[in-house]
Amino acid sequence: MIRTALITGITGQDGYYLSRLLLEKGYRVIGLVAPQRRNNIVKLGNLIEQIEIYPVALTDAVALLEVVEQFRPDEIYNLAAPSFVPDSWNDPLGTLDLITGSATRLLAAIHQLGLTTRVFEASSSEMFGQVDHAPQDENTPFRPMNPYAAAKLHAHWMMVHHRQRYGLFACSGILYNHESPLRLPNFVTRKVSLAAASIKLGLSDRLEMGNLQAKRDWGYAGDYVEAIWRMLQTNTPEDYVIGTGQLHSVQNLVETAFGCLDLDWTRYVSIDSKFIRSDEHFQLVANPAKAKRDLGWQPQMTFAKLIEEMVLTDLDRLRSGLIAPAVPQQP
Ligand code: G4F
Repeated sequence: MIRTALITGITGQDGYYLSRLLLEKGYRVIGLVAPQRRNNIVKLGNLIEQIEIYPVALTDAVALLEVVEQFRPDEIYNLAAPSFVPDSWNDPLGTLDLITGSATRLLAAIHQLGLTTRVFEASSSEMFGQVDHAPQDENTPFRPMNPYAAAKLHAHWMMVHHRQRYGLFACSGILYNHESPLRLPNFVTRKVSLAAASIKLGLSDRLEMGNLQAKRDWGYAGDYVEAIWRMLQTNTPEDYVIGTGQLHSVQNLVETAFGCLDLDWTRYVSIDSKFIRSDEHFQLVANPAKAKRDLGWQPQMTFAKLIEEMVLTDLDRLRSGLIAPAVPQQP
């Protein structure tokens, strides 16, 4: 029996890796894209012919209900979200509607149609916010510090409430930062990998950064989608913290990336206050013991290998003219 999975945010980094995993496992994959971003399906590369793509706005409850009714998926993975945290301050209400509203509309569709669809919500470590201890696990209190995190937390509680009240198989993965060569260049790992590769090829001569002492728990997106899939294969729906359990500073990231190319980062990197965030906490690091114990999940990629892969991929892309070199950005 072929299982059907519906993925929102299919053209994002996680959408790509999850689609690839599910196709390998023999799933029929239905992907939803925002109608105004339908051109982004080129990002799916060679997977595109195996995925059925539908332009559906996640703000449109009727369209969502119709697509869920049409396909009656065995599993729904809700990955769509505006994910660059600082942007959420520009449009807090829009962020809330896109993140919380979409999750709620999906849950309502499943409930209204009386389906047994299993649903995954991409929650975020940002929900922990101003933590008073590290590492964090599934029992750590949430203290969100920005509209993105507050919206994610609201969506997270929607999953919990629909699970408890209606018995839906709804789970959240509280995902820490996860990266890959498909990360967009406004996120710090890709900003650094692209800059290092551009400098190596003589296409750029500087990199302006925010706080080099900021720390994150960075993992590999390909590992995280494996955890996400396993969450929907268990006997009981539960939430899981997914991260590596290891903190690295932004400076460590820069040193690692430039080191891959034998570049002395101190010659190129300067601090620009416009990239410094006043509202963040630097001890967001996972205790993924529950995922390891219950899902048998273990991240496979090391931090150094991940950054090296990102840098070398950007070097290849630049050499073959597939992408433009790094240019100074707005925060
Ligand atoms: O790469 P970032 O922009 O990711 P951030 O804000 O941690 O959020 C990512 O991970 C979350 C947790 O999984 C997700 F919920 C969210 O959607 C997203 O995927 O920044 C990482 C760190 C921050 O501490 C930031 O202040 O890098 C620091 N940083 C220092 N200089 C910089 C820069 N970040 C960016 N983007 N650019 C800089 O120049």
